[in-house]
Amino acid sequence: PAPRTVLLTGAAGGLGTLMRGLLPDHGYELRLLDLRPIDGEPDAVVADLADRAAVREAVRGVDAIIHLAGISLEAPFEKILKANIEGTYNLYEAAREEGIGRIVFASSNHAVGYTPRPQGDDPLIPIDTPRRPDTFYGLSKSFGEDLAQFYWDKHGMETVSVRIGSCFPEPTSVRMLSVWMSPADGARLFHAALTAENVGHTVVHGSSANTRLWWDLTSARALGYEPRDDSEPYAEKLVAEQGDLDPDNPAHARLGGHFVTDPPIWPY
Ligand code: NAI
Ligand code: 15L
Repeated sequence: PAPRTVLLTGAAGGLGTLMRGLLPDHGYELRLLDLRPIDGEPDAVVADLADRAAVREAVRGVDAIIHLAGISLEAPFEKILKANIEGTYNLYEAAREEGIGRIVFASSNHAVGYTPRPQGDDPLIPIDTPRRPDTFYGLSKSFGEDLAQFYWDKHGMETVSVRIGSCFPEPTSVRMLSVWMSPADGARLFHAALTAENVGHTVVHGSSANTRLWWDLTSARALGYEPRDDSEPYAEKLVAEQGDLDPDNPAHARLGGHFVTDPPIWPY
């Protein structure tokens, strides 16, 4: 049967807030979890992923989990370690103990951020491109994908790892024209990831069907995902404001954009 009650971790965040608005229309009842309380959601679980007992109680009885909680940008390694690496492990362990069969994991383009973006007639980036994290943040997403594979192989728990491009109400940079996932397409992709059968551990690119797409959406479409949006209507304005991408600028030449070139955040 299709999952109905879904635990949404990171529900107070940007993407969590968008999905709280959109997923109920796909038929889901959401249980919410975040470090931070959420206005108007008194039943939301306010807990840190580090709190194993709270996490175990939060996953109990749900049909599936959408795991968004964590640090969503580069940060010192110790913080990434705690929230994203240990936090994701704690969630998977709780899910294993409670017999939860399906997780949708918010991975990121930054797990493969050093990958050159296609130029000219170059082929789209395939889903099996070697991982090339561009930050400790991207490294934690790479870990999450390996964790998901391990829990499938070892325990038969299924995950769809979605390497999200940029999911915001509108694209705000020329780079985002290529990796933008509209919130409505994001909800469609999460719905497909929750309902497709026999996914084992499947990795997909998460974006709309953008005219300027950089990556291949085949594995996402194989789940039943049919993107309906395209960033192109935003292109003229963004290019006029920001100019075209410069192939000689490393921040424009790699998938991860400025994550590739930003100075490291100390202390390591
Ligand atoms: P966000 O930073 O707005 O939200 C993350 C939420 O997780 C926050 O509300 C925060 O309080 C919560 N959180 C952090 N550490 C926690 C912990 N230890 N325990 C419980 N909750 C914790 O980020 P956003 O943009 O909503 O992203 C959500 C997820 O999707 C993140 O995992 C991010 O890495 C991933 N992602 C998002 C993309 C996007 O375009 N928005 C692109 C690629 C990946
Ligand atoms: C991410 O992984 C971040 O969580 C998000 O805030 C954006 O920076 C996005 O990638 C992106 O690459 O645009």
